[in-house]
Amino acid sequence: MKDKEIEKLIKAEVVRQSEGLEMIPSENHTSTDVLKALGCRLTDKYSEGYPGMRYYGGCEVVDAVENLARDRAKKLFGTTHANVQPYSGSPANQAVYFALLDPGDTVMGMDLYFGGHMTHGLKVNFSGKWFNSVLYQTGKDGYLDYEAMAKMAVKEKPKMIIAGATVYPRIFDWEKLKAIADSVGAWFLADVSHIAGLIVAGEHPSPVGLADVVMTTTHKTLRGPRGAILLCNGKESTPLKKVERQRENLPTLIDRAIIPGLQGGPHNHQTAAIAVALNEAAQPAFKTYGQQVVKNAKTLANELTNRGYNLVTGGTDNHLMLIDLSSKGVLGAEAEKALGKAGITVNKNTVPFDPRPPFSPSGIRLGTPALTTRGMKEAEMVQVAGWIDQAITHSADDKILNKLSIEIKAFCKQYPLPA
Ligand code: DSN
Repeated sequence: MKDKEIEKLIKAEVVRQSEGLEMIPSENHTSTDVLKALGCRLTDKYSEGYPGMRYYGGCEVVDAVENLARDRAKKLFGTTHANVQPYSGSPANQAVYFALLDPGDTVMGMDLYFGGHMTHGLKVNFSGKWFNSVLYQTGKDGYLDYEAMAKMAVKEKPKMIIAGATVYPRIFDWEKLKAIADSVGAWFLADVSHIAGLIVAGEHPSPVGLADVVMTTTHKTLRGPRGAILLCNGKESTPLKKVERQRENLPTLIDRAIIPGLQGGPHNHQTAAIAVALNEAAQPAFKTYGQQVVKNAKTLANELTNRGYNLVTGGTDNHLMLIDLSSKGVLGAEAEKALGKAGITVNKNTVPFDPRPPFSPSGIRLGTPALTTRGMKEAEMVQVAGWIDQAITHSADDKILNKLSIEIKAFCKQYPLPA
């Protein structure tokens, strides 16, 4: 590489990832095939439109790439339509608002501070500024309170209900959520960004067939490049024609929302890398991977509970856990910093009904997707739990944290990043 400054930084990041434990549950390690697709000449090509109807010449190859990605997405998730062009999760959700709602409409989503996402109606996000967002919370036990949600829906009459989370360690009951949406005639958007890989592996029920639109990012448990996919069922898309906002027209509504509604040229290198990741996710080995992610998370959750940590909802059914550190007398930010010094990357996070502000919350969020990709199993999770405990217990002792970082660095050598 001629740009030595950037080359040095890329190498530094590879070293950081290799020598430490990435435990932010929305992160993962992609295969080298995904990386090859991301760094190829497809990035040079403009191709506004869709396969067979582009506003640019020379799109024969990118048409084939996008068709392959769409077909793989449809097959993997079992829908009749897939749009693989969203640049990432937030634009994908924005496209769903654009497709199904008008500014000012009421939308019901999960409160960010209880595990939701900014685009589910946070007041400072477009979703809370341009729409009338009403936010549901979990119960005191950290579980979704479906009864309270049903009452809120009847009272607020939302035009769309969004289910899905960035921090929810339990299973979503898609049937109940669909019934709540149907009771008020609302659209139902399932944001499965965190759990898409688990759905593919059969470790979490799928909302396909219940939710009107399913959105997933492609870079979390699905282990692809950054990006997103919008999935739905309906009549074949006719993106050059306007159609009514009816269920059967969802494919066209979604396609028109992405372009001309929201985005310009698709990122064709990203689309190719998504296609590669979808093919990888369709292999039997991916099912084993998804099962191991959950086994690892359950082991880690048990180990931490045994060491006196307070896990929101008491454990996990998926890839992540949320730890309320208030009983340990350590703040989330302090724990994040101490773990970082030891070589374990996590993020500070609010816990349900957190009395503290979001920049200095009471908890941390961590998960197992990236460690599982590196081949770690239950035995390694026991060891990792011990290191997490030591780092948090000695969060103010740099000498101990430094000793831990040396141990972790040596341990990580046995689990290289995908080669
Ligand atoms: N930033 C993602 C996460 O960490 O869960 C959500 O978009």
